[in-house]
Amino acid sequence: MKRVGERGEGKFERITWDEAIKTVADNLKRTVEKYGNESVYWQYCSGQQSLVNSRRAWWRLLNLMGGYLKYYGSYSTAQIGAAMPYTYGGRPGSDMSEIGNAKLYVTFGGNTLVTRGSGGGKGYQLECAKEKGHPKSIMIDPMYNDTVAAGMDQWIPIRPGTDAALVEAIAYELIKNNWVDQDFLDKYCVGYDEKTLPASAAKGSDYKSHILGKGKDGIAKTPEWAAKITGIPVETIVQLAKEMGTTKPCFISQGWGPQRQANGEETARAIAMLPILLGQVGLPGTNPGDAEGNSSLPAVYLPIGKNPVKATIPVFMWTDAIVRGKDMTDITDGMRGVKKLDHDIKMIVNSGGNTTINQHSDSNATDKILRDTSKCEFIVVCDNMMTPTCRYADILLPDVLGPETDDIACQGGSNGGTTSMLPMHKAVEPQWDQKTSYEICRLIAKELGKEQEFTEGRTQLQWLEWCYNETRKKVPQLPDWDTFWKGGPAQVYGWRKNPVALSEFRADPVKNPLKTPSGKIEIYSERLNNIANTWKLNPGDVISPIPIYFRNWEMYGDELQKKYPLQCYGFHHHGRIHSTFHNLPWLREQHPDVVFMNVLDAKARGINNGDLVQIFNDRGIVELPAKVTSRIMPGVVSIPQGAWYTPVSKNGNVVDVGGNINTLTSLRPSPLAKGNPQHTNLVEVRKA
Ligand SMILES: Nc1nc2c(c(=O)[nH]1)N[C@H]1C(S)=C(S)[C@@H](COP(=O)(O)OP(=O)(O)OC[C@H]3O[C@@H](n4cnc5c(=O)[nH]c(N)nc54)[C@H](O)[C@@H]3O)O[C@H]1N2
Ligand SMILES: Nc1nc2c(c(=O)[nH]1)N[C@H]1C(S)=C(S)[C@@H](COP(=O)(O)OP(=O)(O)OC[C@H]3O[C@@H](n4cnc5c(=O)[nH]c(N)nc54)[C@H](O)[C@@H]3O)O[C@H]1N2
Ligand SMILES: [Mo]
Repeated sequence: MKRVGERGEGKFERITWDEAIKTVADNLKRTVEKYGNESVYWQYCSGQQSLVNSRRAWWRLLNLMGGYLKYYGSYSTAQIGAAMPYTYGGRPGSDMSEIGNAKLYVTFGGNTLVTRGSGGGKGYQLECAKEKGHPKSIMIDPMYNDTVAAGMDQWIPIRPGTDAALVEAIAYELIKNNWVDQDFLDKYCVGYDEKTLPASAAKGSDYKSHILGKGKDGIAKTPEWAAKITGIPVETIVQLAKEMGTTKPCFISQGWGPQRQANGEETARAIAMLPILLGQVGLPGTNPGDAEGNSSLPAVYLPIGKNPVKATIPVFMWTDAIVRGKDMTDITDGMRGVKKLDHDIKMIVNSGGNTTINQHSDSNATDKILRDTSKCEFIVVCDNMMTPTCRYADILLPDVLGPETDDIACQGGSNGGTTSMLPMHKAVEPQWDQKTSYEICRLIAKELGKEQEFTEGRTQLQWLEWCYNETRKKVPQLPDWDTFWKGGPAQVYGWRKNPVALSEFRADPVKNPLKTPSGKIEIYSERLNNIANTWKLNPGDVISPIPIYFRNWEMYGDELQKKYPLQCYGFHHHGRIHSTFHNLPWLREQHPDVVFMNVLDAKARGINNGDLVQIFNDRGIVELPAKVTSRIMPGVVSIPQGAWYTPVSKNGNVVDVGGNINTLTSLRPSPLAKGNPQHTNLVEVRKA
């Protein structure tokens, strides 16, 4: 289809595939010639991850045309992904099964049973592990989420974005009571105390001094101090510290909710301080404090060729790159590969994603940026559902559904200890005129005179066989192609040889150093200190060599709370994968879109369960029924993320009656990752 109204209006006209393919090819050529390949942006997407008929086909096509502007990071893990390697040189995670060898399991926002569902996935593995070892299990989360409800021992509600303060108070108690593992800290770590601080570090900049009030801020991080910030009673903090200090093995992990905040980088590294202080790293029944690990198969996907474009932007910064790309530099906006961008984004290719409007932040502001066709000149969207992002397409291409084509799925990021490959057979013919992504890209390549290079003489099915056979060279346990393709899912047992993260390092840190500059666990990171001294940060942003709690914008205690007193964040829930399946009425009926609101907050506003309310701040207004419940802590409201952005005009206001949380979220990036702080918002709620 091609756009006939204003961009964003959603008016389209059906055209032939020939015309659609030619328009996309012409615009790609025109944009590359006029502005260069750097101005063609491939949009983040999580909806197409199979081996061949996926985003890989688009990358392959774009690389044949000289490449495209890439992103780094993800909407999932921008902050933790950027921060954790400074501590550990990577992202170590023990297998879920190690919880079964622990005596205590503490997780910060690890809503495993919801976000790691599926038959043999991590949710199932968590339940098996709990069954095996019966560790006491504690959830630290603003919400009594379904993973707690399904059988954890304790819920400790915490104000969003304040986990690092809780960690510091626990650290204070651990130090005071001699529960820290001093030998471990001396031998394996840098910067716990003066002794192991790097020579370049200022006096008093070690972690212990910071906690005890002998650092720069002079504040002792006592439970009393943290109680005011976190909303957790002093006794609960003291008790938690005691339990963690005296129970071994202790398995400590975090989900990705705590890091999807404006101060998420510090939070992620701060949580990892607990296993480090306790020496609960690299031993059975322990985890280094990141999310639990996976045993990924090295699957070979459709090859994408080489992308000669050096410039890479933080995934969250594409709206900025449309408006002021040419001002974006390495030290102001986290550009990588280049010192600065030479071009603004002029064309967007979006397939299998809804981040162009729905899943990005500040939908109303993004809508304005996208509507200006003098900025981003051409947008092509490929999807199999008529999503909000589709409304912003200049050309709209219908992809098939999964069961309408042949492909292979490899296990994703929630497999934990299981590894498998799954043949996905075409079950039905496409019902109308849809084509597969692979076929669409082949046709565009043909239009551009690159068909032979694109296909290398193979069909989609032949590429599948090729990918599978290449994978099999690395994973010889897999059955031969014919057996696999006819036989169904192939499970690979015991792929991950050692389920305990960092056990080699623990056994011999000299022989098996970490990938940090010192080879040790860097509680104090010289690299972060360098970044803090060279980058130009927004006022209020903090990058710290040791992980600390700092107040960022729009949090509890802000001036802005006079106007917008409630903290608001979104969570990933049962009824959808992000925005996918929002259009299925049965799922909506089972998992209605509502705003979770505490009984006290509702009462104070005269709101009853089921009342239609408006949640609003300076960025927008969202309308949803209220779920009045004690499952969310007072002062905090939460909205299941992913509902479809549906702005309508009401009494002179634009109101999102679709209930999308991103109508309320901010485009301001986090300090180090320049990532999406979508769980950091202040709002007010009133009856609609
Ligand atoms: N059913 C379903 N499963 C999914 C998805 C989905 O949409 N639906 N999405 C998938 C994808 S792509 C991803 S990235 C993952 C996302 O997985 P996560 O990012 O881990 O999921 P969230 O729901 O954002 O957050 C998890 C928990 O963190 C809590 N939380 C939020 N802020 C804070 C905080 O500041 N401190 C603490 N302690 N807790 C906090 C939330 O209340 C929630 O219970 O899920 C994956 N799985
Ligand atoms: N406020 C807030 N915002 C968030 C989050 C949050 O927690 N809070 N979470 C963030 C996270 S972690 C993520 S990963 C992103 C996810 O954001 P997206 O990656 O945009 O994920 P979805 O919204 O599920 O969109 C996937 C799209 O792929 C389409 N699709 C499915 N199969 C196919 C196919 O075979 N071909 C094609 N062409 N399309 C297909 C679906 O119809 C759907 O429109 O959202 C982010 N946004
Ligand atoms: Mo994600």
